[in-house]
Amino acid sequence: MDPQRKWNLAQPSDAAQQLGFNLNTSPLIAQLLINRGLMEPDECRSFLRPSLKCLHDPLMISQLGLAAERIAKAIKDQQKIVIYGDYDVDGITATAILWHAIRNLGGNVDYYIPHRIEEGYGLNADAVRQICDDGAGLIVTVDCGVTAIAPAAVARQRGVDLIITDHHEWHDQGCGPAWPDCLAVVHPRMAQGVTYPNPHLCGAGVAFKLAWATGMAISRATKVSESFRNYLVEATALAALGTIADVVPLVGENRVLAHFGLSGLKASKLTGIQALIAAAGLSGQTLDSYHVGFLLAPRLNAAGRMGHARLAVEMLTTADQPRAIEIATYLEQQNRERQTVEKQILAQAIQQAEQLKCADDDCRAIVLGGVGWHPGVIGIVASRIVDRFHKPAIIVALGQELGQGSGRSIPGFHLAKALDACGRHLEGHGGHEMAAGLRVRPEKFEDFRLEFGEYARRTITPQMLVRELHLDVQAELRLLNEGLVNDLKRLGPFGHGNRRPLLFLHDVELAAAPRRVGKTGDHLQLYVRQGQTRMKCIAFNAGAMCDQLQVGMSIDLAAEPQMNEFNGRTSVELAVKDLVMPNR
Ligand SMILES: [Mn+2]
Repeated sequence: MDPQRKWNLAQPSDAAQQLGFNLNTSPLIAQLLINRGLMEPDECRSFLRPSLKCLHDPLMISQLGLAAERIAKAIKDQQKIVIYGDYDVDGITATAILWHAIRNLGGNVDYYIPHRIEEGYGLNADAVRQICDDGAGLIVTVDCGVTAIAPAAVARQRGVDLIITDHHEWHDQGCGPAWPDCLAVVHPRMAQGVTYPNPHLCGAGVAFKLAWATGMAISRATKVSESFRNYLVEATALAALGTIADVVPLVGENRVLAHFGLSGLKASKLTGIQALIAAAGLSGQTLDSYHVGFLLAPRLNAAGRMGHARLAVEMLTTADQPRAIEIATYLEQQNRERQTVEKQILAQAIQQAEQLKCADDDCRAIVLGGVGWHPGVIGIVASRIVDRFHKPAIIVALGQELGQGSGRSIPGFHLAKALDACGRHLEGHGGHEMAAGLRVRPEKFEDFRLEFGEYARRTITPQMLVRELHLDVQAELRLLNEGLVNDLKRLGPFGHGNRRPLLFLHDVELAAAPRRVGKTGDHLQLYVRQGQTRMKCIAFNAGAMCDQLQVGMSIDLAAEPQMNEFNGRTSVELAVKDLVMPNR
C-alpha cells in the first residue's frame, strides 16, 4: 500500500458488449482485451486459445535459412559443431535447445559457456581461439555475439565458419550498423526484405527457430520428421524458461511458446528439467510463470552467478539421471549461497542509500558502491533498490582493479543513454533502456556518482517517480464468480507485457471489522459488501491500515479475484493490491 500511488484506469468502451457477444465471453473479459489493445475478434480468439500454429515461419528471420543449411551440412559431414552460449537462463536454455536438436539429427556437438566474472558477457577472442584449437568445424553463438566484431575476425582468420544468433542491440557506428564478418547473423530485428513479425524473440526463441529450420534442412522439406517434431514440442519447455526469465513481452509468439512450454514442463522428458523441478520441490505440480520466474530461473542462474554456468547446461543436456540430480542439488546449494550474499549486500546498500538520503525528493537516481560486493548478484540488488525507492539504481562492486556495475531503471529513463552521457568517467558500458552494465576505475567512482546524479536531476521529473497502478477494468462484486476467475486465468501466462489482471471495485462497503493476520500482523483480512454480495478479501502488507478502517465505511479496491480452498470448500476471494478510503 503506497499512499503516493496513482491509479490508472482505462476508459470503458462501447465495443465491449458486441465483442463479448462475438467471442461468447463476458463483457468484462471483452473490455479487458480491448484495454490491452486487442480489438479484432480473430486476434482475441487466438489470444484466448493459443496454438502452435501461431508460431511464425522460422525462415522469415533473415539469414536463418542460410545458417540452418550450414548446420545441416556440418551434421551430415560429421564436422564438430560448438555452440557458444551465455551464462543466464536465456543463454543456458538456448544452448540446450540447439544441442539437443543437433544430437537428435545425428550431429557431433559440444558447447562453450563463458565465465561471468572471468570472461564476461559475449563472444571473446581467446575463447574462439581455444574452440578452434579444439577442432571445431563450425561455431554457432546463441543469445550473444552481435557486437563481436574482433572475435569474429579470429574465426575468419582461422578458417572456421561462424554463425551468430542473438537478440541484443547492435552497435550503430554512425554510418549504419557494423556487423561481425561471419557466415550468417541471425537476429529477429535484422530486416533484409521481410521484417520478422516478432522483434521480441529471446535468445532461446531464436535458437528454437534455428533448431526447427535445421530439422527442415535435414529432411529437405518444409516439414520436419515426426520424431523431430516431437522434440520441438518438448523444446518449448526450454524456450519457455528462457522467454520468461529474459523478461521479453509475453505477447504474440512469445506467449505461445511460454503457454505450451509451461504446460509441458511438468511432464518433460528431459532428465535435467525433471531434476531441477524436483530440487525446487515442485514435482507433479502445474507450473506457471511465477514458478519459472521466482523458483526455477534463480536456480539455473545461480550457477553462473556463484560458479560456472556450464554446469547448468550439463544438467539440461545430460541423459544421466544421477548426474542431473547431483548438479540440481549443487545448484540448490549455490542458490542458497546467492540468497545469503544478496541479503548481506542489499542490507549494506540500503544503509548506504539512507546515509546518502536517497529517499529525498531531490535525489532522482541512486548510485551505490561497496568493496567486496559480489559482482554476480549486483544486478539483483539493483532491482531490489529500484523496487524499494522507485528510482533508477546502479550498484557497483568495488575492490578490484576495475569496479563492475549493474543498473536497473524506471519507465521513461533510458539507462544506456544516461551511461553514455556520463561515459567520460567509465571504462566501458552497454545495455538497454531498462538494464545496463558498466566498468569504472575505483578512483573515478565518486565523479561518476556525482555526474550521474546531476544527469538524473536534469532528466527525471517528479511525475516520473510516482508509481502507477494499472487497473484493467471496473467490475462489480456480484460478477466475481468461479467462471470469471477461470476466464481471467486464460489470459496468462502473465509477466512482462501481459500483467496480471487487476480489477477496479468502486464504492464497496466494509462489512465487518478488519483483522490483522499473519505471524506479525502484516496482512489485513477484510469483508466487503456491494448490494447482495459479500466477499472476503486479503490485503498483503496492509496491516498498518487496520486502525483507519471502520465497519460501514465505503472504500475503493484494486484487486484480483482468486479461488480459495478452505475445509474442502472453495470460494472466490479478493487479493487486494491497493485500497483507498474516501477521505484520501
Ligand atoms: Mn537473452
